[in-house]
Amino acid sequence: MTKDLKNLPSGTMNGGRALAEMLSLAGAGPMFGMGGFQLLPFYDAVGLVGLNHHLINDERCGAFAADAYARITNRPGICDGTLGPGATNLVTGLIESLNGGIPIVAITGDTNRSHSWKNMTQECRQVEILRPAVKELIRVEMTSRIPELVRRAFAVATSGRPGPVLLDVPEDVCHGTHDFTVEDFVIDEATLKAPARRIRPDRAEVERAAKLIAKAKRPLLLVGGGIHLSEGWDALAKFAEAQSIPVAHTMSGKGGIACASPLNVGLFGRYSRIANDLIEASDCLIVVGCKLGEIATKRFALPPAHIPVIHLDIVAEEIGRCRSAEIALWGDARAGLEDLAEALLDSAKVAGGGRTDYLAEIAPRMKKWEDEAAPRLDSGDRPVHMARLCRELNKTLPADAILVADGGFAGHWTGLLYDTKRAGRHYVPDRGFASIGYGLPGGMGACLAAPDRAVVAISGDGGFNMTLGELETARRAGCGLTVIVVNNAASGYVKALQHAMMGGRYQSADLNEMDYAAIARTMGCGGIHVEDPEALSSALRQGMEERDRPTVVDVVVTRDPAQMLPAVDNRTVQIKQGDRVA
Ligand SMILES: Cc1ncc(C[n+]2csc(CCOP(=O)(O)OP(=O)(O)O)c2C)c(N)n1
Ligand SMILES: [Mg+2]
Repeated sequence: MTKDLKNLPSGTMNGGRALAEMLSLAGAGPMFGMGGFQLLPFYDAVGLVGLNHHLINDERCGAFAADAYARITNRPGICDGTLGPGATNLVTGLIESLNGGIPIVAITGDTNRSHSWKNMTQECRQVEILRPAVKELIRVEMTSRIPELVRRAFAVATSGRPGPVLLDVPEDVCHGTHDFTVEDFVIDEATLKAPARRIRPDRAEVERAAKLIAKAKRPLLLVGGGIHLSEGWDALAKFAEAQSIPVAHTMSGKGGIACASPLNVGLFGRYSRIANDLIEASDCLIVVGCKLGEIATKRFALPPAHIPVIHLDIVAEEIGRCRSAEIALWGDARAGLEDLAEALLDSAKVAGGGRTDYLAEIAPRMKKWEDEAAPRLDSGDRPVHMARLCRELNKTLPADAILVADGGFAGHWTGLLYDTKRAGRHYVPDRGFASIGYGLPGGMGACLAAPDRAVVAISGDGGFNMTLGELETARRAGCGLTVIVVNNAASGYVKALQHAMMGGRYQSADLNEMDYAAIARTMGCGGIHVEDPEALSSALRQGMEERDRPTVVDVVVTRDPAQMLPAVDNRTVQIKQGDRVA
């Protein structure tokens, strides 16, 4: 509580003003929402207190943008929606943040309590609808309690496993007034960024884990998105280097250590370069900030049951949920890795020396994988091969760039093939809920979080169609965002599955041929249509040079559903009914 009280607001003000004052005190970044009558006093106060608020064209996109902002900064992203449809439109976006553990403070207007449940316009049971979509839903019943409950929202959003908190504000609470004192407007600085506080795993369990690791010949770190929430990058690199332990990661965990690091063995789970093979041959798996869900485990086929697992997670009950753990380390990822490193200090040299052969396997295995992938990565095919697009991204994006990946093949291919050059959250896929439509609004949120860095979003044409209206928002917000549209004129993932599993009977899987570059230009943005792979890098560069408005790079990729899936040539893959293919 470090604010200087004499500079703080006080006196009679309405609830909306009090809300805005609290957000200002919390150092709120860009906010995303669409107004309505209930929150009008809040909107009015936003400008007065100098907050940065962007009108969004769909509240779901406001939640996506806030989510991406929060992933880049670890500070709560802020979004709002009005009573009823505004509130219900937030659901998908908030669940992305809930499942991804992303700190969000969301605000909804609700009916005036003098008239609730009398067929008020736009009324619905929004509190019941939204409650399971958030970590905590706080119904604000008194104008006077707004400062306290905003404090609570930030504390819950950034503590433990971060998540979205919804403040549901009835119209009369927002429009009503209260005589606030200067002492009302305080906030705990520690709660303004995740992790608000760090908890260390049990000392005895750390010792047991250290013993297991010390005697392991082929330990492997499996890292999820928790590493970014904990900002545990340095601790991970130090631990992995000191102990000579390779690191595999989920899509959300990409950048736990830089992909360029010789210890990084890439993605594991549904898609893998060499990591799945290393898991199979491991004798000790150290899982860090990862839920071991369906995709990470290839629908629970990995890791094999006989391999001991040490599981470090901030949520105690995640440990053992999908896969039993020999050793449970309940705590913050960074703190846990630091403690493990310390507990292994004496054996570091021995362990490292003992694993020379193990580590020496990595580079040739990666080389073999790359040689096999090279024809695709270097492909001169027209339409453009997705692997070639990923290689151009690897070549063209600067080290501090951020790539935001939508669901569909945009995420699948870049998850497997895109390499970050530095540790950190430089790759932002929406793997909490894997909705399509995240790319463009997520790109906008990332852009506003890091205006000086190159931000590229990659989206399927279906996902882009879903949230295309946000191009207007991104242009209005002056985002120098590059949006790659993976243009396959299809709901491609669905079409590829229908090819592989339904004997090529395609149902509701095709989209129109569209020129998304022309659409972008019509909307006052840059637009580059690419059919030749040789033109990719200059198109990307041109997009990244544009600093004040978005550029759409429309890339025509294969229309052949047999060529769409990343991991395998699915003409030869065996698929059982009910299975999902890699
Ligand atoms: C909101 C939503 N609806 C449906 C899905 C299921 N789904 C996963 S990938 C995909 C295809 C999306 O098409 P597009 O965005 O063009 O991506 P592509 O697979 O063609 O690259 C669909 C429908 C989803 N992930 N999210
Ligand atoms: Mg598509």
